[in-house]
Amino acid sequence: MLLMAYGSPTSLEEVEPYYTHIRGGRRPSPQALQELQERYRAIGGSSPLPAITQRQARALQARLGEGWQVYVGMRHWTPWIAEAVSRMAADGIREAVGVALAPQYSRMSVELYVEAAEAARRELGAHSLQVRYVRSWCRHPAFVRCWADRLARALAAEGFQQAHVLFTAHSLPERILQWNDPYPQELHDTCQAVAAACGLERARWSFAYQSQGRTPEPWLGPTLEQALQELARQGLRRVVVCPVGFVADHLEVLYDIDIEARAAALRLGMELARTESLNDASDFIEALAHVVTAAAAQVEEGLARAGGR
Ligand code: FEC
Repeated sequence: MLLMAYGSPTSLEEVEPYYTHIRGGRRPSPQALQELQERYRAIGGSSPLPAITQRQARALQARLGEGWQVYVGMRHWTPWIAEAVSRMAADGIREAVGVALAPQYSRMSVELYVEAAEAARRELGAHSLQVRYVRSWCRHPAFVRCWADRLARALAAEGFQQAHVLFTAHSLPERILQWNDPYPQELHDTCQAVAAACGLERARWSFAYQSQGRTPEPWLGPTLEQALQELARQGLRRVVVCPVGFVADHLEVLYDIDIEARAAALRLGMELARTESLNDASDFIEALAHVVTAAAAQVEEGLARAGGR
């Protein structure tokens, strides 16, 4: 299995090359770099994302058992997706399932993970390695249940029983709408399924795009801050943020929600709580295992059909 994640720098010195890679090779301005380093500093100097990804991989390996080998590849930092593909080819792997740790598909997110893996496969000339990619798993019942359980727990906390639920996911440039990109619909479907599993009426929840990029083009909104302002205007005082587009604790969760949005909520006279992240919790690993084995079963079925022809 090729498990693909975003990747993160492990020290403040690594932030500049990491940021340059995210920006497609364009170096950030000194001011933008300093601001990003400040955000990492505010969450303790580095993100827990790389360690969590490795824990997820180990747990998945243990759950999938013999016959499976889990390889980790990151999109923006080491170990790179290309390194993982190279190791798979060197180990003689012929069939694999590829999953990005981003549940909702967009050409500007999941497809770029797939492209990185496919480019590596082509460059290595690894023609005998076939990877079946799972491009979306945002509606998988086991994944939906993971979020529903965490949301139910957050809404059971004292004072939050009637709180408004604000689902969030990473924003993308508005131009994805011109391509009819499925990202907004995929997000809507995840939110609706989680809300239904928790028995939430439509008026009890809304959605915001968080962590807009620092680029001149317009990004999808409303932003998290705009959504909080609207809820405050409606007189709401307590909100639970449920970031359904992310599967781990990292900068966008620990800084953008826990520090930045919480401070914004406080200024608006509101109290903000957040659902626990999925990380390497056993129910989430179980959900991922279902996603992977279902994709593998489809490959087997296809091979059997081809063989019987
Ligand atoms: O903890 C960490 O160190 C890494 C946290 C992290 C995650 C993440 C997930 C997504 N991003 C997505 C799209 C974009 C686009 C740009 C962009 C920029 C950044 C920057 C940082 C960053 N992202 Fe990220 N993202 C994370 C971190 N992201 C840092 C650079 C500073 C900034 O703009 O805030 C804009 C690129 C450009 O400037 O040209 C686009 C999407 C996801 C969710 C799916 C996924 O996880 O792959 C989409 C985690």
